[in-house]
Amino acid sequence: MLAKKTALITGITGQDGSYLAELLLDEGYRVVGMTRRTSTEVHERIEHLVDRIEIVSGDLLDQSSMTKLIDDVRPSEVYNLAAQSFVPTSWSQPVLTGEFTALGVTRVLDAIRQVDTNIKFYQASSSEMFGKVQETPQREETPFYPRSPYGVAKVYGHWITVNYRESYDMFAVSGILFNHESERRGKEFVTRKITDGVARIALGLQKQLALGNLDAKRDWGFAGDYVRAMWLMLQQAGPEDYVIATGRTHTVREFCRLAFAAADLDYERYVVEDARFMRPAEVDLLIGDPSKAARVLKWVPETTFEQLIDRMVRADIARLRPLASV
Ligand code: NAP
Ligand code: F7E
Repeated sequence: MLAKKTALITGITGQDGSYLAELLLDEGYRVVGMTRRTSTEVHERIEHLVDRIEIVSGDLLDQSSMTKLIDDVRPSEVYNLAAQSFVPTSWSQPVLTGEFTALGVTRVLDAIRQVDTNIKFYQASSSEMFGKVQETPQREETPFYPRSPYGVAKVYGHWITVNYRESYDMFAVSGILFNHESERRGKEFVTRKITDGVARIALGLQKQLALGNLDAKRDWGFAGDYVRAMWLMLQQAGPEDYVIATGRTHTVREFCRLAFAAADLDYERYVVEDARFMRPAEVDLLIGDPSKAARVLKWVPETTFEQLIDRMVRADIARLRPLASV
């Protein structure tokens, strides 16, 4: 019998970490998740997996904890999903964002270099690197022009991954993922903020929904589809970078219209624009070209924009319904 492969996931408590852990367990992996120490343990997204995964302690800010952890766990694959991932926070905490989201990548890569350069590495790169887009649709070769400290930090993470691949002959890949969402998305991100707001308004728990720029366009997919692309990238013969996207774009306004309509509501009656949610520099338009992923990885997104909205609205209504009846 073949020995089980071991995967180490940083950021396992996040949206993507939870879906990736499910996928890797289904694929027969031993799954080890790294979490940082906190005084209250909030592992909501992985509660249903705790009996099947191992949790180890480590922090992207601490080199020695990363090196010791990789040495102890001896994974065959490392998925580096941990980051300060909320774009507005990157303006209020730019240095911390750089420490986690940029230098954190070097710490993981260097830990691997010190322990065993045969360990495969996945870096969670982002369409935010394209920022003020230099080409449409955006593909692997499109030049980067980040528009936030988060985007700048991700560009660093991308290039240090390429550099370790070229310097040390490591199997290190960067997945340039466009926005992907789900009912497990943090409530500060626009899609979940909208579906949570729709549910509260439909159940009489809230009267209005305050949002920022309704004209921004994003290429939104379903997180459950996107984690499969991460795994596929590490199963290839050689390390390469890939754009993962749906190839379609929609405005925040369209997302609102469909999400409110899913609860038989008209968004124009409830959504108000609020300057507090505007950004100092906006990314106006993102649309990815996933043709390389389709050709090489045989990856195509399975969930449509409409299906994504529908499942998110339904999940939020089901979650909040008990509050409406008290
Ligand atoms: P998320 O829900 O915000 O999860 C982030 C994870 O990082 C959490 O598990 C968090 O742990 C962990 N983390 C943060 N700082 C850490 C530190 N110093 N040490 C250890 N762990 C730390 O993000 P996501 O949506 O799942 O995204 C996963 C990754 O993909 C991120 O790197 C993100 O930037 C990137 N990405 C996301 C998208 C998207 O649309 N979702 C698109 C492109 C790229 P706590 O629970 O302790 O906070
Ligand atoms: O904003 C606009 C906002 O915060 C999307 C992260 O996962 O994806 C995510 O970054 C758009 C922006 O995601 C509100 O101005 C309007 O144009 O949901 P978001 P993001 O900034 O695109 C990328 C790929 C990542 O890598 C990141 O980690 O929506 N918008 N009104 C608003 N956004 C928020 N959050 N809140 C509003 O009220």
